[in-house]
Amino acid sequence: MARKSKFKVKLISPGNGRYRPGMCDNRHNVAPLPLLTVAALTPDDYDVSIACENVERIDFNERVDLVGITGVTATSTRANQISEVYREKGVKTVAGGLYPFYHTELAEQNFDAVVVGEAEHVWKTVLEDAAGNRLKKIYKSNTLPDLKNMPFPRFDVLNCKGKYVALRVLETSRGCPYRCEFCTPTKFRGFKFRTRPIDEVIEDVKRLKAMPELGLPSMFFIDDNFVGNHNRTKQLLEKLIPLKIRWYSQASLEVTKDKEMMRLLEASGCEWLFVGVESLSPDVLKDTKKKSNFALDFAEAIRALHKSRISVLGAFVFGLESETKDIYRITSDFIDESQMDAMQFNLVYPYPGIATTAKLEQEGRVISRQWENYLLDGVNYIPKRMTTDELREGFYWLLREQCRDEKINKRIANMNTGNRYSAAVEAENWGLKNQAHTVLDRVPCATVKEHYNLCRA
Ligand code: B12
Ligand code: SF4
Repeated sequence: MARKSKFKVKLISPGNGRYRPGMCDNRHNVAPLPLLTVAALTPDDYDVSIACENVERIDFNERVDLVGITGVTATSTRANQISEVYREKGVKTVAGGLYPFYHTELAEQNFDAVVVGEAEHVWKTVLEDAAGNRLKKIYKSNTLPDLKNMPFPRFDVLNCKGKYVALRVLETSRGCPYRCEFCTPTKFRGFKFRTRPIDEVIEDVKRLKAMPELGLPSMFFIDDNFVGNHNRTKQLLEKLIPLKIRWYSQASLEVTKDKEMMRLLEASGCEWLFVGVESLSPDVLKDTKKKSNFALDFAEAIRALHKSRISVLGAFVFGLESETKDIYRITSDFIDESQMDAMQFNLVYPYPGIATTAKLEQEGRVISRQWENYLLDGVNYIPKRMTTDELREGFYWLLREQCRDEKINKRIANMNTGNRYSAAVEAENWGLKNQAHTVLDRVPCATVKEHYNLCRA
């Protein structure tokens, strides 16, 4: 008698759709941990696979029983297109991630089912309902997962491993204790900072370290704020030291005031930190309640990180309320003087559901809800003290200024005051150049492979 084949679930991470699929529309390619996590939550009696459009083309002809698509605002349009193709073939689709959380109605229109919020408490039910042909429209848990006993991400089902710059990805916590008004992950995380048990993180780090097929050794702790609880982070760092790994993460800059933490970060192998500088205007920081940056001397904070041999990848957002067009020149000078190692530039994107957008909406200043333009040079609102042209032109000027080859080469040469191992920071530099090239010259970015090679040139 023929054996009944397993119910086939395909998980997809869409590209942005503004560029050709398979091209790099990100600063650097990071393995899709949302899908590796959902795959790990999938019981063994299902057959699960992953396709990530940033590095591969989707095979729409493969026979599948259910398609799960992750998404953020900027990828929601592409997520809908992919869902439509499968629905036309009679395959049911499920949306997950920030997209259906912040745009639930849109997702409901475009998908057979929608997971609102984190998947841990509902994914098994979704699968059972899909297999039993009784899918509901919305799946939402009333409680947040406590992050104990999390399954190890399913790296084994990831294709094209060589095309990622960052493959060894892991969470140690979710959420952040702060409440900056423009931040979307914190609301998604229920405004709660949750941590995984330290011993479980250490076990996963050991396992991740022992996977040669994952290429580059550095690990990326993908937390919203790795230093959300200083005492707990210090305990974790103490236990990382004997493992002799190299790693990077995202952290609030106030960490630089904690000398013991800085010592432990260095001793445990921290290569670089992604930090939200956001704006060099103190008024903006107050307006947006960016408390973690209040009373911080940014130049001193960057010096402290460099002293601990940690590279700094600084994120900026332009066009917040009290900023004038001078902010671009001020920021460029600051980057040069502080010798920041890499940058990420963003404009204000009025994501639905956050306080910044509520204010803009009250004043009738949101001008576009074309979600695929909520990245790069997409101007979707009217700024207060600049015109929309000044906002866009200043952004172009800054990109041109900071993406000149001599500046990028200098940043890479100086990187991390001695440590030259972090391919990811180099990738971020070249990624910024890719971004500039894409935005300024209106061409697709370099292929991921070219990008990957550039990182280790
Ligand atoms: C790592 C990261 C990246 C990486 C990798 C992304 C990837 N391939 O997955 C890189 C650097 C490449 C990246 C790129 C981008 N990112 Co990003 N990224 C993140 C970050 C820091 C962590 C995401 C993560 O892995 N979390 C861990 C996983 C386990 O948690 P999770 O995603 O919430 O997944 C859970 C649930 O959401 C749910 N779920 C998720 N997907 C699915 C799918 C299904 C089917 C189901 C059932 C459930 C489900 O289940 C999971 C388990 O509970 C987040 C911040 C954040 N906190 O979300 C920003 C974030 C998601 N990124 C953001 C943005 C804007 C982008 C870009 C558009 C940036 C750009 N200008 O190019 C691109 C888009 C790329 C793309 N194609 O998706 C924004 C999204 C804002 C918004 N509201 O839309 C965030 C929130 C950052 C921020 N502070 O603003 N990003
Ligand atoms: S510190 Fe960063 S992660 Fe925390 S709320 Fe502010 S922007 Fe969000």
